[in-house]
Amino acid sequence: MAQLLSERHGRVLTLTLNRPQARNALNNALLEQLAEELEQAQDDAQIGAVVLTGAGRGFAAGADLKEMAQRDMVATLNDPRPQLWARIERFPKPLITAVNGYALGAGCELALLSDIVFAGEDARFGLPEITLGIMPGAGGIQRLLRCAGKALTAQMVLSGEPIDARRAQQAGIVAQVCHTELTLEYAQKLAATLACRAPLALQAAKQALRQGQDVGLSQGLAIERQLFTLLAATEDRQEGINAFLEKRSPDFTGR
Ligand code: CO8
Repeated sequence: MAQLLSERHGRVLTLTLNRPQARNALNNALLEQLAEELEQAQDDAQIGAVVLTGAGRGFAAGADLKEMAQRDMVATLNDPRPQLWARIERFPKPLITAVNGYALGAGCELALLSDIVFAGEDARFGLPEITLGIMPGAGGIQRLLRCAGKALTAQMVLSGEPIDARRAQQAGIVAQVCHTELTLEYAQKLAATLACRAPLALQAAKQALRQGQDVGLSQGLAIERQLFTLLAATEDRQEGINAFLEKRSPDFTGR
């Protein structure tokens, strides 16, 4: 059985973590497949946005603890996962996660790495690593700090206790809370909307969002201004403005 399912509808690619018997725990092979699928989607002009979800009742229960249990210090030093996470993070098109049930540890970190999180009412976000005698290592602390602030991040990281979907929405982790059975459908609808936008503008906006999190305000403003200016050279900018003035839908080409 494939560990990662991939399904295409129009310009939206849906990827499903498919290890429900292990609560979609992220082993290295699954992370590798995810990175590969995203790299292929990056090169495919027919794909405008990707939705990532989990099979069964949950999103992902974190790193695969059976795999991690076999790893000693030397293996951890040579851990391929930082490279795999970096490849996933480099995906330049919109990445939406549709989270039902548990998003724990690396599962939560994967949601935090995505651009937009839609959560079912039953979703639970947590960084339980501390309960295992370890700590988050795939960006969970840093990304959570930047979106939820120190108070909640410290609570979650130090206690290991999860929070529910509403709390995650208040904290800025989740964009929209949905009826559980509709989470994926709503995420796919949003993805379809984004996938119709001008690709270069989407990419630039995503870059500004990403880089803006790493820098101070004045540098962030400079990055935003520079990307905005670059878009002035695109045909799609002309097309978008012309379409508005001519009262028709734009026909973006990605140039
Ligand atoms: N890894 C491997 N197997 C798992 C995992 C996991 N993370 N989670 C669940 N499973 C397996 C169980 O072992 C069990 O297998 P089996 O049937 O063979 O015994 C099966 O899935 C079902 O599990 P449960 O019976 O526990 O299912 P429940 O529905 O009762 O509970 C939970 C679901 C709440 C998700 C529960 O399974 C759980 O708490 N799982 C562990 C969560 C956790 O601690 N996650 C953190 C992992 S550490 C981490 O993510 C660090 C990332 C660092 C990345 C660094 C990159 C550089």
